[in-house]
Parts: sequence; C-alpha cells; structure tokens
Amino acid sequence: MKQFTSVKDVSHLPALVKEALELKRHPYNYKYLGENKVLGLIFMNPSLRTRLSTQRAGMNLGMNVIVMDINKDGWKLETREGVIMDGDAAEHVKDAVGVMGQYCDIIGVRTFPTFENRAEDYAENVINQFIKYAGVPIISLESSTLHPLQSFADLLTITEYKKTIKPKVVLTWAPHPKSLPQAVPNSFAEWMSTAEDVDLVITHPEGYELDEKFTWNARIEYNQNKAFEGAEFIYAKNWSSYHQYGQILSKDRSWTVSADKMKLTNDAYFMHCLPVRRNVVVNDDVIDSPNSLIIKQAANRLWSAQTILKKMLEG
Ligand code: AN0
Ligand code: CP
Repeated sequence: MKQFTSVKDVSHLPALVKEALELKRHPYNYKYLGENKVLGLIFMNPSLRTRLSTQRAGMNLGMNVIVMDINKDGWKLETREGVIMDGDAAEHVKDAVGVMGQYCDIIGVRTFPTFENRAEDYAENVINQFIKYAGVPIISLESSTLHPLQSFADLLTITEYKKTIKPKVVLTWAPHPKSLPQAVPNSFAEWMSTAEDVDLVITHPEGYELDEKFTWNARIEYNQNKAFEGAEFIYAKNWSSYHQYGQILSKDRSWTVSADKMKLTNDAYFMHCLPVRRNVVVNDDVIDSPNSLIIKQAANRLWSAQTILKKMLEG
C-alpha cells in the first residue's frame, strides 16, 4: 500500500477488516516489522486520538515515531503553486515535504480545509502535494474532505457490535457552535457504502446535503425522528454546509441526540468520533449510557492505524 487517503486505496475491504480484528487479538505479532523504520506524523491542526493512536500503532510495529506540530514548530508553509513568496510563508510545502521524505519511511499528515474556497479544499491540494513530493507512503490523518482512519475504526466497531447481518446505521447531523469540516461524514458515508453489509441512512436539516460523490449509496431522510426508527446504530456528527460552503445554517437544538430520540431506535448503540460537545451534539444521559460506544470506537483507532502501517511496511 502506497497511500491511504480514502477507502478507494483499499483493494478488498472485508479482508482488511479481518486483518485489523486479527491484529487486535495479537497486537505484537509484527513487533519487528518496523524495525529501523521511521514514522513521521505531521499535524497542521489539533488532535488527541489520531496523534496518540497512530503513534502507539507505530510503536507496536517496532517503528520509531517523530511527531511535528508544524504550525507551532515549523516554518510557515506556502501551499499554493507558482506564487511569489514575499508574504508570511517562509517555505513551500513541496520543499518541506521533499525534505520530510528524506527522514521518514512513512508520513502521516493532518490537514483540515481552509473553508476559503470549496473547489480548492475538495481538490485536496495539500495532501496531494505530500503524495507527489514525499517519495514515501502517505497516510491521511484527516484531510480536507476525508478521515479514513476514523471511518475504518468505525467500521470495525460496527462489525464487532452489530446484531443483524445488515444493520440500519443512521448518520445524523447535530448542532455545534463552530463551523466544522465535512470530512468525517463524507468518509463515513463512503466506507459504509463500500462495506455493502450496512443499510445507511443520513439525516440532516435542509441545506446540509453532502457531496453526492460520497453519499451515492445512502438514503437521505430529512425527518430525524423517522430516520431513527429501527436504527441499530446512531452515529452523530456536526458538519457545516457543503452547498453554502462552510456556513452554519442551523443551531437547532431539537437535533441534539436525546434519550427520547434514542427510544425511537431498535435499542441502538450511540457513536461519535470525538471530540464531542456534550449537551449540544448529544445529551449526557445518551453518551454516558451503556449503549454508548465512544470509547470502544476510539480504542479501535489503534487497530485501524496499525493495520494500515503494517500494509505499508509490507510493501
Ligand atoms: C474535527 C472535524 O469535525 O473534522 C475533527 C474530528 C475528528 N472536529 C472538530 O474540529 C471539533
Ligand atoms: N476522532 C479524531 O480524529 O480525534 P482527534 O481529532 O483528537 O485526533
């Protein structure tokens, strides 16, 4: 595996899921695979889970890990092509990435959208420059439009907890005070659709339609209560508008996932990728209930990352 930026980089998803669950049972079976190899993790944005789980995943495979918070510790990077660099940025991303590739055998990068221009964000300009100039395999630690390590961990969690062969999984929009990326819901939709054994329903207020490139296989239901009926998993996430790009169109608290809404489901599990705003996105009594999978989901981030690193180390 040379890059991992989307489910499209996976050749056979059921086999990958199997491999991850096998690694989870035997975490140290490949503890020498990454000997004398260096994993570089480059963060352009904050992170807790991705940073710690991917670092630990590298360690379980015997890798050495370098982590860099580029905004804090590095030179300010220019990402646009062909500009006269007489402004703030001291270094071009293509030069920085070419250098990183000299020190690292695998590079992970987190690069959120800027929300300035939808076409540019959706062209994935930054991660594509990593792929082009690093000369080593690249892992997305959440790019402008996708978060594949998260979705892979979510699929592992659903595989472990599902009670029926093809469970109804509901991705629900929920309110949030800030403008958040569409990366998590885009990616979730893409992975659930590729997995095939998931009945995916997406519910959100009007105006929050995602890019159909990712939601082609999902049913869209604007009535949240109706969407929740019979659900086996409720996956909550806020995102900002794709069509009125980056805007907050609603802060309607009636969309907050509450215990009353969970009663409409088939005793559904609650999922969220974290970090979560309690009592805005989801009420305490839901997220603290026995049906909440948030910690199991976060735990599976280790196995999604370790599986992808293993695939890359194997060549
Ligand atoms: C980010 C997002 O919504 O994409 C990261 C989620 C893993 N969340 C926030 O910025 C709160
Ligand atoms: N879920 C997730 O990616 O969390 P972090 O932003 O803390 O890495």
